[in-house]
Amino acid sequence: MRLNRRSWAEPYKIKVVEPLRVTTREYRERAIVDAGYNTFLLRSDDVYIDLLTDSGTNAMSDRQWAGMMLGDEAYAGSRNFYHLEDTVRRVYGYKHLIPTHQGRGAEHIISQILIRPGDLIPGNMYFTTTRLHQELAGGRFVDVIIPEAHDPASEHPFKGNVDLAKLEQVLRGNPARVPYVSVAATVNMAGGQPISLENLRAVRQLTALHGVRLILDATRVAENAYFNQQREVDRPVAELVREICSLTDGCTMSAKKDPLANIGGFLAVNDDVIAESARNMVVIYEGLHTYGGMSGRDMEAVAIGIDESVQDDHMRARVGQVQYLGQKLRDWGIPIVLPIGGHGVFLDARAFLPHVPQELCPAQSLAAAIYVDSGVRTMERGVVSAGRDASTGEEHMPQLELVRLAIPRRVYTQAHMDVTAESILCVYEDRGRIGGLKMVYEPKYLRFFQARFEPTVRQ
Ligand code: P71
Repeated sequence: MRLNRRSWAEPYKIKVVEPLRVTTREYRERAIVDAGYNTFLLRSDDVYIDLLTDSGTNAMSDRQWAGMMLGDEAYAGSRNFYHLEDTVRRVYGYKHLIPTHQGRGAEHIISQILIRPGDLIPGNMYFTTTRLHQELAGGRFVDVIIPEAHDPASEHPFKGNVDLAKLEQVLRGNPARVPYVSVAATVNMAGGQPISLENLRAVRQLTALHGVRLILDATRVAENAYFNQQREVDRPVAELVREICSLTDGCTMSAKKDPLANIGGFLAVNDDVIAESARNMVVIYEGLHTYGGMSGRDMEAVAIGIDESVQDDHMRARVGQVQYLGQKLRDWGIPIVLPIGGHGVFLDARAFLPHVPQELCPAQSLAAAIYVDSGVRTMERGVVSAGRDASTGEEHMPQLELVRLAIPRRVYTQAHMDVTAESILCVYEDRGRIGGLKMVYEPKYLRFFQARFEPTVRQ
């Protein structure tokens, strides 16, 4: 036997293709200047391989597309809402479903309902939209993730874990000022890192002791469950998803990630009173409580996608592709966040560009350089994303200064991963020529989406 390991392949074949446009380097040099060195401001037609995000960029299955034809576009009581409600109850286990247009719609509603001015919301690292909605409701986010999460080189298998001592300190020191603890599975800004079941159980015990609710950011909970399966307890992903959710009182969900849809989201809770308030709020900001900003066909696609997302073979291929890209870069000695995450590979821009100080936005500059090299689009996740302190206006200086290569689900092939890896290697070999950027336009909220930059020295 010459093989000691047999390969596996994606558990699907391709039925529809979308042509990609290849541009020249000169064209891309122009395009990135026009985009103010911000990959969010590029036209997607000018992008070759789009690793900006795994959000809403998934390829739907034939079943999801067929389901869209069954969209019931009634204003009230659409049958697709009831299908989605049944699915959410069965797969995640929460009692009440409040649909929203996407994840941040759910974050807005839960933040406005539970947070009072001056409250603290501990969480396992910030996420941009989550923290902003907490702040807009008058709250303040407190980071209680384990310190390893802030170190790109640490190979802790569960870098999404909560530092229990830190959490206990916040809970003890601020009685009645913590409306809930927010736990993300996986942790996006840490590099797609999972929380262990063991840690989540301990967080549950601690919050219960203090009478504090636990709200899950379930956006990538199936990817988290896959890591739990691989690293902690060998049980089916679907079972582990259900168990994670059972340890919490409710969740916010962006259906644009795990659930394999292009748009959608929801808030799900067990508490009848919170559900009633949320159903009342959703009609102000999102739409009626049986659609929340989604069309009937969107809700159908989400319902079907949720079931597909918790299949073991799907998750093995999904996370397996991310690991494939990450391992290639790692083997070439390119600095990435370890362990390799669930939804993307994160370049450590500090180590990649040690000559560019954080004030000059190394990750932003690296993302621009990668685009110019190959047309691969990535996203900055560093000082620009971190923004400013809501009360002092000072810039946050996060320890993690990263460029994310997020992999859309079921969209690209192994050859696309090879082309991407080779582009990163070329940029790495030429890294001495990459300089810094200064921000010349800064929007007030979520500045990274629309900020514009100029090079500090001629490149
Ligand atoms: C991602 C996104 C989309 C995004 C959002 C903000 C800045 C850049 C890109 C969205 C998430 C997420 C988590 C853990 C809530 C949301 C909001 N991620 N929680 O990674 O990752 O969901 O986009 O549906 O409103 O590219 P929403």
